[in-house]
Order: sequence, then structure tokens, then C-alpha cells
Amino acid sequence: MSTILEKLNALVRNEGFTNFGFAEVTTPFSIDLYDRWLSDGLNGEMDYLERHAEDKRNPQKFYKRARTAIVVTQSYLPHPAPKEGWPLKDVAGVALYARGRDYHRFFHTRLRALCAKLATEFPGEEFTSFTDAGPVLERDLAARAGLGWIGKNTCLLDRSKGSLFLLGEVYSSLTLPLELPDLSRDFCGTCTRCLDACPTGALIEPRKLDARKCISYLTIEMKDAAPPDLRSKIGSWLFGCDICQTVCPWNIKVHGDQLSAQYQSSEESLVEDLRYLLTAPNRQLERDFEATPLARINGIGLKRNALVVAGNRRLAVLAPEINRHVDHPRIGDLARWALSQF
Ligand code: B12
Ligand code: SF4
Ligand code: SF4
Repeated sequence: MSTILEKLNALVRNEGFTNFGFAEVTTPFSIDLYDRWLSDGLNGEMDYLERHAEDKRNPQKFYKRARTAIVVTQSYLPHPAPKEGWPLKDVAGVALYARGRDYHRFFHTRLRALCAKLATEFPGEEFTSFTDAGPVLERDLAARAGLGWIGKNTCLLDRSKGSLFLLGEVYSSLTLPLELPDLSRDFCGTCTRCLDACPTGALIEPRKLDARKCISYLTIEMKDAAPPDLRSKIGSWLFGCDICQTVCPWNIKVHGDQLSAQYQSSEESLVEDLRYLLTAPNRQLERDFEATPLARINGIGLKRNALVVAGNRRLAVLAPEINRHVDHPRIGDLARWALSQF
């Protein structure tokens, strides 16, 4: 048995991920919390999370031979897969993870390469990889793999690595003698910086997030425009939000001055970017942002988010570009709202 673990350790270490660990593929520790979160409707329009609930509770139902998960993390500061010809001049309003190529591609490609190596090393065993999109409660799995604790901002957090990393995993048919780490570990202590800093009050209590209020949800997941009472709280965020992580003392400790430097912005560049987003044909935007996370919301989603930022920042200089959209069936109301902010 220990030889399998030694071989695995050596093989995964060689792949250069930020960190890795192993966990039994079993019912997640926090599955009841998950079910309660869903029944409270905190998932908003993300229906797929309800469809995933049964497979998350019983992973073997969904993948019969899964026994051990190899859980890996990938830091995104600095971004590990920058995109050449990034279309925006001012990136302050784009979440760090999204400032480059889409991790569903580059990270998953690395996970698939890991699966291929494992299959060669362990013939007869099965390996399959996921990141983000699978029916896997990834933070719970990573905590059980000893990769950190769940911070009050709900992110998986590690004392030496912070939380600015992605999670991915390989489900394998290998059986290993694993010890569960101490899941009561919590290095948040009395700190509440993330809860205090969240502009929309989405962190309704420690480790409980109302996704319907989270800027990440409002700018990425939601199909329509954010409700008017939340719109102003989105501030300058064009795609995603990093606030509850960048105020975290553990991330500040790990990344130092480099962290705040990521959010330096110039109004001149922002205006230029918003003008481009508001005037470029949607197809061009989709081509320009191809293979990045921003492609997910399409050209029209980028225009929608640009209108919110222009309104919040009261950029009256953009009135002509906003005016073009006032009769649009999807974003016309929002364009009129933006103009009403000047
Ligand atoms: C839906 C989703 C969202 C939603 C809801 C987020 C949320 N907090 O619930 C929205 C769109 C808002 C979102 C935002 C973001 N997301 Co997201 N998201 C997901 C997704 C697909 C599912 C998460 C989920 O099921 N949420 C429901 C809640 C109830 O579950 P949970 O957050 O996993 O929390 C569980 C644990 O915290 C656990 N728990 C609580 N206490 C304890 C104690 C112990 C001991 C244990 C073991 C567990 C535990 O209970 C919860 C229920 O099981 C995962 C990928 C995945 N398949 O897991 C990525 C994921 C969580 N997201 C990720 C990222 C990077 C982000 C953003 C940073 C992106 C951005 N910059 O805009 C923000 C962060 C916002 C935040 N504070 O969470 C990463 C997180 C990496 C990390 N270090 O934690 C993930 C893992 C994707 C990935 N593969 O890397 N996300
Ligand atoms: S990502 Fe932003 S909006 Fe969402 S919980 Fe964190 S601080 Fe609040
Ligand atoms: S900001 Fe404070 S409370 Fe929030 S996750 Fe970081 S250490 Fe924990």
C-alpha cells in the first residue's frame, strides 16, 4: 500500500501543481449543509447545483469505481495561462482568476495529462478528472484532503498559500489507507474582515453565502440584469469579484503588496474599455475574449456589465455609447438606468 502512496506522491509532485493531497471519495462531510443551502434557495438560478445534489451525496452512484481522489490546487496569482492580446487596458474590475485563459481549458488539460500518466503507472485502474463543472463538492473534498480550512468567506484557505487558487481533482479506483485531517481546524479566529467588506452583504453568516447577492453571481451566472437595489453595490466589477479574498489577512500575508497592485485602475483606460465593450459588435467581442472566462457571458453579457459599471461610476462621457442601446430588448432598461445615474 505505502508503495502506491509513494509512487503517487512522486508522480503528482512532478506535475508542478501548487499543492496536492488525497481524500476518500465518499459522502462529503458538509453534505447536509449543502442540502440546506439549496432548500433555502441560496443558489438562485444555478439549477444544476440541485441536479448535482444526489451524485454529490453518493459519488459511487455517479462513478462506480471511484475510491480515492487526488486533489490539486493551482494558484492564479500570477495567472498561469495569460492570453496574448488581452483586449482590456484596465483589468481592475476583472476577478484575478479570469485575467487570462479559461481554467476549464488549461487546468483541465493538465488534469487530463495527469490522468494519462497515472493510467500508465497503474494499469487496470481508472482515472477521471474534474474542475468546477462536475458533481463534486470541491471545497469539502479539498478540506478532507488536508489542503486547508473553509474560511468565513466560504473559500478554501491555507496558511502558506492563501486562497487565490483553483481546485481540481482526479477520481481514481485506487484504494489508499488515508487518515482524515482534523476538520475542526480554523485559523480565521475572531477575524470578520470578509463579512464586513462584502459590498452586497452576500456573506449572510460565517461560511454561508447567498449566491443571489454575490457580485460574482450577478456578473457571471445571472442571465438578466442585477436587481436595481444590488446594481450600485456592484461598483466597478465587470466580471467576478475578489473583495472577500483580497481583504483576507492570509492572502495579504502570502502575496504582500503584489495583491493591492492588481487593482490599480485609471479612469481614462476604464472609459476606453467600456467604450469598446459598448460599441464593438457582439461577435467581435466573443472572438476577442475567446478561450477566456469572459467568453462565457457572450458579447451581450459584457455589454450588460459595462452598462452597470458606467452607471455606477457616473461616466457621463459615455452617454452617446449608452444611448445606442436604449431600445434593445434585453439591455434597453439597463441602458436607461445607466443614463439616469448621470
Ligand atoms: C456555485 C459556485 C459559485 C457560486 C456560489 C459560491 C458559494 N460560496 O457557494 C458563485 C457564483 C457565487 C461563486 C463565486 C466564486 N467562486 Co465559485 N464555485 C461554485 C461551484 C461550482 C459550486 C460551489 C457550491 O457548491 N456552492 C454551494 C455551497 C453551499 O458550497 P461550498 O461553497 O462548496 O461550501 C461548502 C463548504 O464550505 C462546506 N463547509 C462549511 N463549513 C465546513 C467545514 C468543514 C470542515 C468542511 C469540510 C466543509 C465545510 O459546506 C458547504 C456545503 O457543502 C464550485 C466548484 C465545485 N464543483 O465545488 C466553484 C468554486 C467554489 N468557486 C471558486 C472560485 C474561485 C470562485 C470565486 C473566487 C470567483 C470570483 N473571483 O468571482 C468566487 C468566490 C465567492 C465566494 N466567496 O465563494 C473555486 C474556489 C477555490 C477556493 N480556493 O475555495 C471553486 C472550487 C471552483 C474551482 N474548481 O476552483 N462560485
Ligand atoms: S465575491 Fe464579492 S460579493 Fe461575493 S461574497 Fe465575496 S465580497 Fe461578497
Ligand atoms: S478575512 Fe478573516 S474571517 Fe475571512 S476568511 Fe480571511 S481570515 Fe477568515
